[in-house]
Amino acid sequence: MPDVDPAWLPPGVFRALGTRRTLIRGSGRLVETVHGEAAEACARFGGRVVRDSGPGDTTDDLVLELTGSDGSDGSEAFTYEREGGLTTVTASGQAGLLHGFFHVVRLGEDAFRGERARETHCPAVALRMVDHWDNVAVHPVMGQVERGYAGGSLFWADGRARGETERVPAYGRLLAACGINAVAVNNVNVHESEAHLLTDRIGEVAEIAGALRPYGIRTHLSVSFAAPVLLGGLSTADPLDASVRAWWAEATERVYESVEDFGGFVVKADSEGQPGPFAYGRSHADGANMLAAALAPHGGTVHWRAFVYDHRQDWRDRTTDRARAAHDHFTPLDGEFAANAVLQVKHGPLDFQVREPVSPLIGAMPGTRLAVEVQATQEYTGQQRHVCWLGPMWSEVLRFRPEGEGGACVGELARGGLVAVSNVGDDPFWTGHPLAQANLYTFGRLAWQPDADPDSVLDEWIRLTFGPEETSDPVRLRGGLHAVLDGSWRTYEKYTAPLGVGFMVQPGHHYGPSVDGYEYSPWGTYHFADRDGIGVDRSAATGTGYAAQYVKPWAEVYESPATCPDELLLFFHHVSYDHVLHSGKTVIQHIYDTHFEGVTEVEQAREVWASLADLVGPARHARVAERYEEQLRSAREWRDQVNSYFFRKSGVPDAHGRRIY
Ligand code: GCV
Repeated sequence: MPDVDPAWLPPGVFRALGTRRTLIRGSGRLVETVHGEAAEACARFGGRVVRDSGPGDTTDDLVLELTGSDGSDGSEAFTYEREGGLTTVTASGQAGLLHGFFHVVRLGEDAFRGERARETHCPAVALRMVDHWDNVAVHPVMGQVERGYAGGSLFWADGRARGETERVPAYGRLLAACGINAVAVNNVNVHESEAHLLTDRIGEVAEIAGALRPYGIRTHLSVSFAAPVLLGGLSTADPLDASVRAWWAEATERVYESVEDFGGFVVKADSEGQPGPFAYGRSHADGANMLAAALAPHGGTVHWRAFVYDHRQDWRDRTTDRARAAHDHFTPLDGEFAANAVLQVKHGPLDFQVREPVSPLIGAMPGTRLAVEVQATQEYTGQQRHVCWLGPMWSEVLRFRPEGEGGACVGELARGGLVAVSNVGDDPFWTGHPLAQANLYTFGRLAWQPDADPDSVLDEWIRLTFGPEETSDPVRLRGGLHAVLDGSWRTYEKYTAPLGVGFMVQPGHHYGPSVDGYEYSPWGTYHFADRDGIGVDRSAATGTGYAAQYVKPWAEVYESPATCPDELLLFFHHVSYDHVLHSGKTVIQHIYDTHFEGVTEVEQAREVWASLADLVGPARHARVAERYEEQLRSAREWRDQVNSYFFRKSGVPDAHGRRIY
């Protein structure tokens, strides 16, 4: 494997398996991957792998068995049991065997202890994808990776596919080990060089697909809706035009000639300047269905993003509410999307803020397959300079029930998949901030099982990444890592935009505080603070009506400040600074208190990390320590700017007389 951080697969995690005797039954590409993995572990630790070549092949320890005739049924399910001292994993599909293998790896010694009745493991969500916002050519403003905080692209450098033989397979291996099975390899903002990946540069996509395939990862591509014009020389990209449809059908067929198991297209249309069907007076269902028709004969899927809103809004216009946009645009189209068209919805109505309500679109389109998109890359949550483990936030989203108790939860409604915007680049630690690896791992495990306990997932990540072979005192290290990670999302929330109001970041790059940075901008992201109060009135009675996009009970819960949860109060309501929260504090005192607390928590976390210096490799320790310095500097800046801003607006002093500027 290349000279990059092994992340959650350091050699030590294979010790339990590598010291044992494993029998592998079955054949096929992914079975070979399992065999290769097991053989490498055994070569390192002294165990043995045998294949089902002869009747005398037996084992006392572990059987990995493909039960389907050729394992090509696509199933990712596997069974796991331990009886009479023998651990057995069976799967009818090769992918199931691969996931079963990594299940054993994750269990470590526990996989070989005691007895365990047969369990069936099956992913709750069939498609578990990471979307890379990677540009092929360096973009003058966005750089190589849009919203990327981990160096350059893993896939692209110098305007073409890296052709690196080691790092991409290593990435596929890490993804498979946490349950991810699909990758989109380029930015949804499709610039010219990326557009060509669909046609004359498909060979480069095929190279990447070839490197990911041995780990059961299918490759997807973001395409430009205007491709027939840009690449095909047609005069229109109208989705109902016969020549346009024929162009897509042919282009798609050629894609499958190069990438036989190609997953499909990801499309950002009519959004932030990207072309789309509106230009031709067509609906987004027309656009998505055209691509779905091209993909259908090959078993592909189009992921059509619902992130459609007016990004040229006049800030004086109080009638337009960006939060309403996806629901307004898409619910009238429910039932019109083809079976292989998935509507990909951001988990919140705005844009991956540290706190947003769950998008009301999720649950409002029963006749449409929805995928839910979260953001592992920390665009608004500290840009991988701050520790911000997002597991608790994602878990809250996935467990949210749009129709209240008794209704389905988001994890169940995401029939079209769970998607994370990738936080990975060509950084040796993969994610820039080494602790941000936990976000990618957690996403994969929650995508496999959305109701999993995020704290247990984090614990698993810690145990794998920092096992006994990586540190002299795993128990102390584990305690320290929980101390710095468990509450880090809430800490981040405390020192940034309060009570769900969002944004307040510096325009453009979105790092660091600027309370009014987006207040008079065209992007539709306002907080409306004045001398008396703050927040956006999204009630049906007096505001934008956004709250009424929910059904009961949430439409009622969010409608009134009396019932709206504190953490979302300013998302839904404009209230005075002396409004008393359910917590018993006034809004202004809450702002002051949380901002002081947030900084104190960062100071404490930095100290905890410093105390772990003897337990973590020096390069990793130094990288995190250096980032803590920046996090603390930035958190203080947030605290002082936010507190001063609201003190100056409101004139209300801090009840505890702390320093406000
Ligand atoms: C890829 C936000 C980000 C953009 C991103 C966009 C999207 O607006 O700031 O960089 O573009 O979301 O999700 O398409």
